[in-house]
Amino acid sequence: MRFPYFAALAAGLFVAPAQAQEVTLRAVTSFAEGTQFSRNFERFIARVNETGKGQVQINYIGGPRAMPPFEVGNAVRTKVVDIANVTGAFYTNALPEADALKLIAKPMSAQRADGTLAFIDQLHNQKLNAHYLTRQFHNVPFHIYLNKKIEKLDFTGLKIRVTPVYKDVVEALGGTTVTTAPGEVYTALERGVVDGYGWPITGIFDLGWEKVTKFRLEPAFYSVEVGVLVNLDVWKGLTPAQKKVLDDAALWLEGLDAENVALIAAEREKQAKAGIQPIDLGPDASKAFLAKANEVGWASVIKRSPENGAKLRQLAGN
Ligand code: 173
Repeated sequence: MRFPYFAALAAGLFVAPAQAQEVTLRAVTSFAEGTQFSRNFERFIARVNETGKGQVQINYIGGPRAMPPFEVGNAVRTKVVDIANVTGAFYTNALPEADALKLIAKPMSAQRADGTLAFIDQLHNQKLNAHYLTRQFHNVPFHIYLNKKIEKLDFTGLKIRVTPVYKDVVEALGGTTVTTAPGEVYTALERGVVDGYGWPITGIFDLGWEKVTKFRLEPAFYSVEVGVLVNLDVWKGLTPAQKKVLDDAALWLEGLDAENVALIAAEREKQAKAGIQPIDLGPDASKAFLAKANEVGWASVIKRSPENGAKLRQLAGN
């Protein structure tokens, strides 16, 4: 088997690294194609395919129809895919520390400057065989949406659809939880299998959930994290020029987060027009909710990973 390699080498059939061939990366997203939390990744792909001609191209396989959301992290780890758009909440089994990303709300410029991103990348290198290229949506919060009105900060008797993002806080408030991928939420609400769900402030209209949602609990909490992960072996195999195409597009992608400010305001209005009523239990309850969410969120991460959890908390500064 070795001979043909050297024969080819001798014959000059291999190109020098500086003129490395264009590589094509296979991409998936953990959110439905064309919806809020896939859309900017899809713009990133278009950008790479434009700026990376002759260097690096991305072949977009698609979303949950191609791969279940909770398997995307593992698919990056095992190189079933090369690059993915996925939230840490979907791969906490492999990397428990990923649950802390929702607790870090600093802008990416700050995360790059103060070592937060480097530490997050290091954790992904070690435990997920992945390079953490960038994060999107740090400025978008989550809410608990409900179909039963509550009068006080108590979820006793309520069954709430969660992911690891919301599980601890819902249980701390006395609710029961059922973990599902986003694709199962509509039917669960329609059939009354759950009384509510966790989701960001944006994106429910893409999924038609306004038709099966009555209330949105205030306040907003945590910070959405959707990362772009690259299989670490694939990343290491890229030339500096190929890496630069992806790094430049990643910085451009981070810039798109500025659009979320207007989007969030528009979404709140749109929800009101669709008849989704805010439940505001007042300033004391709001304060208690936020304190509880922060406390149980960190406690859960630190319990599973004491050293890294403490370091993440120190970087998050909350
Ligand atoms: O609710 C979810 O499925 C979830 O955890 C999430 C995370 C980031 C963006 C959107 C949803």
